[in-house]
Amino acid sequence: MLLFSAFAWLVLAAAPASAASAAEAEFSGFDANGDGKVTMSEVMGHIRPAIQKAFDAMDRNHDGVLSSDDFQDVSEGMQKFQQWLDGLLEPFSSSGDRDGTSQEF
Ligand SMILES: [Ca+2]
Ligand SMILES: [Ca+2]
Repeated sequence: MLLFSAFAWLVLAAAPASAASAAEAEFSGFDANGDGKVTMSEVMGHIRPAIQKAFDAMDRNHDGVLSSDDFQDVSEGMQKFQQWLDGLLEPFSSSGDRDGTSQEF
């Protein structure tokens, strides 16, 4: 029982320190030069990889710019999905005209 109490005390005592450590670790991730301050440049440097990854995912033809061409295949994919969904829902058409569309739901 004494061991359990000691363990519980250690967990409770460590909890705030863990949160502080997590915040400190997050801060130090932004503080690239370790001077204890975070500049806009350091913030941008920290988030740039994630922004670049999102941009690259959107730049589907990999020409370095975003244009309507990048979204063309997404648009075509959505149209095919809509046709598939309309076909799937046709037996449940509420208008009874056998011309059911997903818009009726
Ligand atoms: Ca800094
Ligand atoms: Ca592109």
